[in-house]
Formats: sequence, C-alpha cells, structure tokens
Amino acid sequence: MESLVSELFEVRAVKFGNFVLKSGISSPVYFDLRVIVSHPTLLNQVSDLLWKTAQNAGVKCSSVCGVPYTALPLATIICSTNKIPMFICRKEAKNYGTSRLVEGTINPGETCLIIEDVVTSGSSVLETAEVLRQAGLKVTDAVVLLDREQGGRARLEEEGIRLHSVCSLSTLLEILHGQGNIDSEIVESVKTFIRTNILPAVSKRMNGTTKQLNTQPDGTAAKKPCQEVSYGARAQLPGIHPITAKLFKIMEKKQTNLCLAADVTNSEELLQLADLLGSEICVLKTHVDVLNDFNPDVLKDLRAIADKHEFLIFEDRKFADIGNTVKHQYEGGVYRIASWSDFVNAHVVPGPGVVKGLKEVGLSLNRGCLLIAEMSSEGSLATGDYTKAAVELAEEHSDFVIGFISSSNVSNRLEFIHMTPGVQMQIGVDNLGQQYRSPEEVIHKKASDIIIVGRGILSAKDRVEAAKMYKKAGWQAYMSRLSSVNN
Ligand code: S5P
Repeated sequence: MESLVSELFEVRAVKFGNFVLKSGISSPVYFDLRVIVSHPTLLNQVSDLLWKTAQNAGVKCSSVCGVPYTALPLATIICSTNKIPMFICRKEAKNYGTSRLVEGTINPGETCLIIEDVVTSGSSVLETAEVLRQAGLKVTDAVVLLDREQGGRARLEEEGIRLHSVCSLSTLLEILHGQGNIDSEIVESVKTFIRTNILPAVSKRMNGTTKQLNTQPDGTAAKKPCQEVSYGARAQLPGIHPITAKLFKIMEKKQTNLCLAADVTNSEELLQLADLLGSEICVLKTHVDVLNDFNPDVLKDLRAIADKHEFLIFEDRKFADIGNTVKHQYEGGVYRIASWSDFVNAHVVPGPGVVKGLKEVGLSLNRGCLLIAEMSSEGSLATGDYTKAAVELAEEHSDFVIGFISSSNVSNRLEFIHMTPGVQMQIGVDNLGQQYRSPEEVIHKKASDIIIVGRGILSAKDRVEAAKMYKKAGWQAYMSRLSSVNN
C-alpha cells in the first residue's frame, strides 16, 4: 500500500493545494486518476488491488463494469486478467444504430461488480448502478481505489450497494505524512475539509429527527446539529432546490454569508448600492414598494447587476393573505415580483393556502420562498408553536419553500437555509423595537446561515468598508462554528 500511495503522489494523481471543484467548493486536495493510463505498471497494480479487495471482502459477481471514463481501463484489465466478462455503460444513449445504454451480453439476474477510481458522494456509482439495474442486472457491491470519506459509503448503502475501498483518504494522508511527502499543516487542512464536507445519507435528512426544532422551549438557546456541513457541501444535497443550491455555491465561492437589506427609497441609489456592494454579498434584499420613483426598468437593471456580481435578489414582500390573493400579488400588479425576484417570503398566519398560492406561480419559474418562523422585533408573536407550525409547513412544501426568516436555526434539515435580520455590530434595540445581535451570536451561537444587515451598513460613513466588515465578521463566525462543532 505504501509504495502504491507514494507512486500515486509521484505521478501527480494526488495533489495538494487549493482546487475549486465542479461544485464550487474549494478543496485542499485533488485526485486525478486519469493520469495513470500513462503508467502501465501502476495501472496493473491498481487493477490488481481493486480485484483483490473485492475478493477479500467475499464479493460474488459474474461480471464487472467500470464507471466511465477513468475506471474503464481498470475494469478492462480486471476482466482480461481474471477472465470475467465486462459491461460498458454509456453516459448517454447513442442516437444511431442500437440505442443501448449497456454494451455486452446481458444475462438478466446476474450480478455485476462496479469498479470506480474515487468515491465522494457516490453519485457516479449510483448512476452506473441504475443503468445496469434497468438492464436487468443485479448490483450489490462496488470497489473503489479511494474513498474520500464524504458520505458516499452511507449513501450507497442506502441503495443496497456495499462499498469496498482499497484505501481511504485518512490512510492516504497518514502514509504520505509518514513518508515526509506532506507536512502536518496539509494533513490538518484536509482533515478539516473532510469533516466539514460530509454529505449525510438521504434518509437521515428526511427522518423524524429532522422535524425536531432546534429552539429550546423558552425560545433561547439553539441546539446545534451534531455534525456541521459546509455551505458548499449542502449545495450538493440530492434533491436540493435549485435556488438554494445556487445560493450555497455563491456563498462558498464568494466566501460571504451577508445579505444586504437595501432599504433605500430612490431607484438610482438602489442600483448604485447594488453595484458598489455587489461583490461583498450573496443576497440583496429589496422592499420594492418603498421606492418613491419606481419604474419597471429598475428591476431589469438590478437583475443585470445581480448577474454581474453573482448575488441573488430577495423581495421581502412578506405575503400574508389567502392563496388566491397572494397569487395575484406575486405574479402581477405594478411590481410583477415573480418575474425578477429569485425568492420571496411569506407569513404562515393564513395557513397552507398562502404557500400553495405562491407555489402556483413560483414553482414553474424555479423560484423559492422563505417562511417567517421568527421575527427580530420586540414582542413578536412568532414564537413556540407558531414557529413549529412554520417548520412543518416548510417540510410539507419543500419543493418550493427553501428555508426561514428566523432568529436561530429552527430546522435540522440541511437543505433549508436560515436568514436572520436584526444584525449589527452594536447590539441593542432601535426606537421602534428592532432588536440587534452580532454576526457571531447569529451565525455561530444560533447556527443561522445568513446575516441580513440594513442600517448597520446603510448608515455607515463608508458603506463599502462597513459591508466588508460585516462580510468578514459573518464568515469568521461561520468558520468558528464549523471548527468548534467538528473538533
Ligand atoms: O423579523 C424581521 C424580518 C425581516 S425580513 N425583521 C426584520 O428586520 N426584517 C427586515 O430586515 C426588515 O424589513 C429590514 O428590511 C431588515 C432589517 O434592517 P435593519 O436596518 O434593521 O438592519
């Protein structure tokens, strides 16, 4: 194993540094097993170890199939050396000749072993398994050279596939460290990365525990989830709403969990503000009905600025009427909110109808909605059972509801995002009962995801400096939360 690991390192199949993965996550480690086709001895060695690992685990199979493309040569060598038939799975059916997805002679009911180079979330193995199963084959096991230990094993287990790995990322780190190829700092950064990027298995997210509120009966301390997961990893949760996935990716990429409450009354100022602070924020929140000089062109311009700086637009409309009325308020009127706002929010006081009405308009447009589970104002009635009802309503409509406006983490379901208003460095209460808490309190202690800041930035002498300060404070609080919970 030691010699294999050092050779993989030498041919740069394993690299350390700062890599942006397909998901947008920055990773301190990267695997590129494609390079091994240029090293025939290594290719043979890896194939041999894969087969031995499956044999030692007692796997019974009558054929093998490599996940395209990197594992195809590995499966070919295994097939040829061990005289076991192979299948090739296409990524897409060809549109000429036969339109088969699986090449090879299929005897329905026979068992096929999947061969893979690296497993992260397990989705590539699952895709191949699905194609093979649809073709009539049984898939019970998969063997992989490297398990990144980010939740793939549990996810495959749920789908009835046992994962056998030649090597895990932790073992690989230990070996490379022991050989002096990497220092302790790299080991620590990769370990932290793994810990904060574990994708939980689907049923764990969906079962009863997720229904439990994180708020204590007295509405104060928020119980933190026992495992913190980074924004970037949450973007990849299976079945996550496209708006939430987009938002988590933006947050990870721009390293910001700051939403600007752009509460200004002049359109020109709104656009200038969006352009000036766009690079610091992940969301810009509007109250379009406070603009004195509203005209629909403003929203076209705002959309263009949002796309340029990569932030989402959230019209804080707080819908609170019967379904039929909110439908019209959302779709039509002067503001035509559904046509430009990525997501909106709603009070739950009318019951499910408000969500159903908004959903009739927003779902086909891929828009999302936050439910107001708690409010930041003094004497708010949104507490206790009301908050609980908001969480239940969100769970019933998770195809449209993307999370909550709340002062703390009210649901353990990782696909729900929590946004918290009433944030300033200077804690206290304004003359109309708005209560302020610090970014550290909101993100680290109360486990919310996004801070919403209005006057903390708008009333500052230098708005750019203030936005940078809130961005930094919010991100630091998130980093401390990740490290304190996972250590
Ligand atoms: O409970 C709430 C919900 C919201 S969305 N409390 C709030 O303050 N808000 C909004 O957040 C409010 O409408 C305003 O736009 C922003 C807070 O602004 P600030 O100036 O007090 O930071």
